Amino acid sequence: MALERTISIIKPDAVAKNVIGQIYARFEQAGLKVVAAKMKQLSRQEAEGFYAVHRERPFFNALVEFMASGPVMIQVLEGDNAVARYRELMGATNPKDAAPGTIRADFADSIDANAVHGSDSQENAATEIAYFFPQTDVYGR
Ligand code: RTP
Ligand code: MG
Repeated sequence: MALERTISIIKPDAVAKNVIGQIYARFEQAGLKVVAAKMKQLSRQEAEGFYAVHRERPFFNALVEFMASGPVMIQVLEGDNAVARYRELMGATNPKDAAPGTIRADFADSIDANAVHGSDSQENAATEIAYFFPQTDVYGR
């Protein structure tokens, strides 16, 4: 199994609901280790830069607006197959489709306010980690 890193963002809706700890517990139960973390209020510009791959999508403006609407909690997770493992923990993008027991099934309200972000590939994970954390602030193996 490959040791990987991925980015997790606890979105403004879940931070406002005060469920950061409950979401961290799921990382721990799944064997994913937090190797970097910070709380941050994103500017619109920072949210646009982070989601640049979605620039042409119809939901881009709503997504950026939402991500800049309140503080988020950003962490790097490390573990075997971390990218896929964390996406399993998150559940489907739309909480209505998310499997029972996933983070989105339990904490998300809508496809826009859907509690968490996770990188979708190792390549994007590396880009997203570098977007928020200098190498010296990541404490993994
Ligand atoms: P994320 O990037 O946030 O981890 O979510 P994801 O991979 O499951 O979904 P993605 O396709 O990358 O979309 C990014 C975020 O945009 C919002 N979205 N809205 N209204 C819509 O049809 C729609 N589609 C996507 C969601 O908040 C999604 O998490
Ligand atoms: Mg995505």
